[in-house]
Amino acid sequence: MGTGFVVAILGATGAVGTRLIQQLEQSTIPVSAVKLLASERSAGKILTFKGQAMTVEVARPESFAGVDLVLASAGGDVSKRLLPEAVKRGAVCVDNTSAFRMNPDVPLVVPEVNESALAQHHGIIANPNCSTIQMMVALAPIRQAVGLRQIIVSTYQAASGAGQSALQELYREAQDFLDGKPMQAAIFPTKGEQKHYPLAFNLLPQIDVLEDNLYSHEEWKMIHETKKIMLGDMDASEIKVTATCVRVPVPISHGESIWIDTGNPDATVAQVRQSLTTAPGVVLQDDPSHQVYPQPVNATGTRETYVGRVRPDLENPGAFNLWVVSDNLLKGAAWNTVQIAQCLVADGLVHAGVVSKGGVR
Ligand code: NAP
Ligand code: 3JN
Repeated sequence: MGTGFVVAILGATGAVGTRLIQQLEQSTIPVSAVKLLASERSAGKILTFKGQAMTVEVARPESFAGVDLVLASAGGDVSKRLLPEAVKRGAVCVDNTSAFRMNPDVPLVVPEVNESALAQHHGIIANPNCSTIQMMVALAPIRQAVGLRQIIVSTYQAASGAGQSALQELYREAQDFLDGKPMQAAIFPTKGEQKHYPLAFNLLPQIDVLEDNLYSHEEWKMIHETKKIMLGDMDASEIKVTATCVRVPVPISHGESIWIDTGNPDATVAQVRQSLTTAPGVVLQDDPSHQVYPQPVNATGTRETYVGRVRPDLENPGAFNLWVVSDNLLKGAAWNTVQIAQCLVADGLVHAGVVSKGGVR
């Protein structure tokens, strides 16, 4: 008999799911068996885990029998339907979707910021939205050092945030444009919308649906997830947040232009920079004299959040501007999820069942 965690990856064939496999392979989690789950479309497809060929299975409630840990990234409806079934069967689930993020019983966790919230879990832990995660990694150390009263963020979000098929749409459009053909848009700005627009050589100030309150749902998520992570309440008012989310024709890695008011007129750029130098998960890339600043092409494929262009607001003492870049599919999704799972294991908040010899069941 061997010990280790039986891990199911729900949505294993997707843009996030394929990276969940890689991040789990590279993690410190002892894995005794893996189940790769997706829809009927991918049933029978072969993927590998640590060099071992594995067949993708259709995700059903029974798929979670004997599973200790579920890493989910198959969309909110799938999570709502299947994660309670997994919990019923004894698994702990880390969910990449927005399905449970605002549930008061579900911790919403960025390990560098609020790992302690994991202790309150009841079987499901939510991974925040990618745009929120990188903002939290950058702002939590600043808040701790000099305070934080207000955030105004504009995002520059990569195409891959909308999934594998959306990324393919960007590449097709770019090729068609260069070939002098008309671009065919069917996904952006968001699947299921009445109108679609090309993303190649364009900018779309809509991510997810536009709501009656005039904000996009992505902007709503950034506002309320920030409050839940930093203040423990999605409607808390101690930190004011507003957001504009824009899709840009970049394949991977989101950029964010962030203005903050620390509420501390004596706060200095040196203090802000110092807080970032020592912060977990942050790389300060800020050397204007040598044109050093974060860029999506350099962040892609890495787990860190890069911060640069740190500068004071010249007319508002205590306020600063910064530029933050991170791989939306890694720290924004797969790595944050696996990092949460590593914390659960290290903190004894998930338990491995005993599996029979041979591992894969
Ligand atoms: P994607 O590339 O379109 O992949 C979707 C995955 O979900 C595929 O593996 C797909 O399997 C699977 N799936 C779809 N319907 C299913 C069903 N009925 N049952 C089981 N599996 C099903 O999308 P993605 O970019 O990886 O994103 C997936 C989800 O992750 C998103 O919907 C979102 O909720 C979440 N996400 C979160 C963040 C974040 O900010 N934290 C970022 C991106 C995505 P098939 O191969 O069988 O179609
Ligand atoms: O568009 C992006 O850059 C991030 C997209 C995230 C996303 C896409 C589809 C559904 C989410 C999310 O994680 O908030 C969801 C969702 O689960 O609501």
